[in-house]
Amino acid sequence: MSFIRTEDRDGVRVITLDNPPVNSLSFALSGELVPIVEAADKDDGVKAVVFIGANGIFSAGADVNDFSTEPTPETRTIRDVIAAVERSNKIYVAAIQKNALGGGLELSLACDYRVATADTKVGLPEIKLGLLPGAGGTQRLPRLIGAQDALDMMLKGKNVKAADAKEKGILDEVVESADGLLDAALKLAKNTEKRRISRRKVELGKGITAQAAPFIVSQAHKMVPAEDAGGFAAHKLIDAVEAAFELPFEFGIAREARLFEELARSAPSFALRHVFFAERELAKIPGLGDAKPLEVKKAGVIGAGTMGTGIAITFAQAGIPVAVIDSNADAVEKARQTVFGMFMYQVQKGRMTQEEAWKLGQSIHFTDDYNELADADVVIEAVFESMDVKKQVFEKLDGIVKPEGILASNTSTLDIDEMASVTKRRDKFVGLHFFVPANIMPLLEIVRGKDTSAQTLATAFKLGKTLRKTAVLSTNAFGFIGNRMVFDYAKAAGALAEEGISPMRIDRVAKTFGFPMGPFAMGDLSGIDVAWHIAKARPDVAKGRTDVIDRLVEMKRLGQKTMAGYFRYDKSVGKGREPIADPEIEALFADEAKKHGIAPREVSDDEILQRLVFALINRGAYLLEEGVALRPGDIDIVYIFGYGFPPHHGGPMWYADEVGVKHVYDKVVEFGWEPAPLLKSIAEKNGTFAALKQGELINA
Ligand code: T1G
Repeated sequence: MSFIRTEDRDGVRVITLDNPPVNSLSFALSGELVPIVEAADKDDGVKAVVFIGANGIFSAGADVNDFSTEPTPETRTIRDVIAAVERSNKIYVAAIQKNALGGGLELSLACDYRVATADTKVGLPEIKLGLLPGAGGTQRLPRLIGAQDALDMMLKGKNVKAADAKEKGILDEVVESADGLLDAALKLAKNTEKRRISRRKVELGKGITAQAAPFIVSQAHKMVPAEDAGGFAAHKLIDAVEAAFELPFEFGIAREARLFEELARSAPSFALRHVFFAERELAKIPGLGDAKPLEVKKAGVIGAGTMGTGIAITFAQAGIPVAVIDSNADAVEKARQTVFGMFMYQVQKGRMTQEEAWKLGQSIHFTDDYNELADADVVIEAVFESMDVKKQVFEKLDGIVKPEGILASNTSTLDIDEMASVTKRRDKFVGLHFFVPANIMPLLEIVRGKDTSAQTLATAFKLGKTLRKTAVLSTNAFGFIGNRMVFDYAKAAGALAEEGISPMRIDRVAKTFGFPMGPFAMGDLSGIDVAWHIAKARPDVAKGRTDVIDRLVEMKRLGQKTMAGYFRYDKSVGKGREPIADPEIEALFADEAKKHGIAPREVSDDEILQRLVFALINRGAYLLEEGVALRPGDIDIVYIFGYGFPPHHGGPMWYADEVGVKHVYDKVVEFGWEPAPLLKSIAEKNGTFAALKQGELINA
């Protein structure tokens, strides 16, 4: 299969990259491209070369799949293509459309000129894969835009819009649309001035003396997380940029290549590449086939509380007009203020103009008239977490919303099928579980009821993408995926506290592992009363948990919202959000432990971490064999995007493979927990979760 096409246009060789869907620069494509570049160089009839992409994109960069294969001496990579360009004396132009990312941008940086369409985004996002730009980016970008801007762009891995890229000097020209792209590139190809970046001195940035440069770049090491706390790739990326200052170009390229290889073989990078692909697997649902999603042109939200308002803002920001229904005038007023405040904040941050904010605000319409939802394509209820209340809402909606309209519940723990049962459209009923704040948190659990149709599911996933959410499928089981796992995680934390380990120490161990906050701080944030309600509703799930939560609720210590929960909070400390250890709570745990005959014991940090994380893994294994979660990678995505599991550990199920499923199983047995049969069977085979094929598990 050929990945490259060439065409000569008046002495200019136009080389088209064609590797759908994103023209990834695979080993195979590079192998084909190197001799083509070398042939152009030797051809006296060729005055210049233009690189352009097919499939509506320039290139998404090197093929991420290739990093897990060991190249042979014959393998050609994007580095070899760039080296061939570097050796050539012709003029090279990159004609960029939509994206030039990673190796795609690095290929264009080896050219003399770069022109792009206005909708283009360029970037070096390798850090998100636990890598660094390994095809000259760490050496060329600092020479093009100064080390400070280059470091900022590479360490954040953020894509840059065409206009900003031109402003920075990355692009020479921006054209309105793809129609004029090739002509603009052919014009630039007529230039005779060679502008190879590799021959330039590195500048730090505008007006900062070169002498200060190496020192300032070395300070960057202090601005990134420690190597074992997710900063592994960042420090090596900074080392590569330091080499740009201290070594001749070719030596810097060699240094970059070594650092890249170290990262490509590192556990954090394997984990992050797993996350990259697991996220793109989510919407591949067996049995969905070619179900055609409905177009969502209008939405409705029932309930103008925190969740309802956040969901409404999410729709507005995705360009979908939304009607918010609430009979409580105060709630509506509060919601209006929240929406107004939200959009004004975006204006203050320069993320949108006043007029854009006004238009967005207008696309959210508050009313108490259900009839306004008659033509809604999807209506989401976000009312009080009571089955009776929700059933009343859905009975009413069923009689008003057009027959093809989808009804959804934002419930976090209640039974989707029971709600659907009061409607005549069980096939069009689905759970859409957003995470608070709904307009910020990326995770969305799409809950499939027993009668939910393939079309409804396909519509839900398309809607998730439109809302820019990371949507994961769950079947209709208590707590779905994330919350079901967090109950076990919280229970494990409580058990440790009853053995005399302070909540502050338990939280510190979790944060050292990479969680943004520990289990007790998280409990205080989400509210002790929330956990209490759930424990009361589902004693089977809460089984084994002692009465500490009951005692806290009696003491009206509900968490951050009452300035006291597992920890105390003080407005003068961290704006009232900084957990402060409270001996009264440690005494409470000791008291409960005594009542239940639990003796205090010495526990290592390792065991604390194992009991927290292995509780997640064991529950995840149950969810897989029960068919609640579709794939191990889905569980990883839920826990990374919804609960802050450190992505450089790949998610709970990936982490189990990293530490060894047998080791996890042995520890689960040692802790006296009931091991999931799937965990046991994988352990006995010395297998991995990653090796599970969908067919082995899925009750599709
Ligand atoms: N390699 C392999 N497959 C890729 C890929 C890549 N770089 N990028 C995308 N895909 C696949 C993806 O798995 C999915 O496959 C399909 O393309 C559509 O992707 C040497 C070392 C370009 C903005 O990190 O940011 O260059 O599910 O769903 O939403 O220094 O893809 O269809 O089978 O995301 O329209 C650096 C990663 C690589 C860019 C398009 N580059 N890609 O978004 O589609 S490392 C990146 C993206 C590198 C050099 C280094 C996005 C996109 P499938 P999608 P999208």
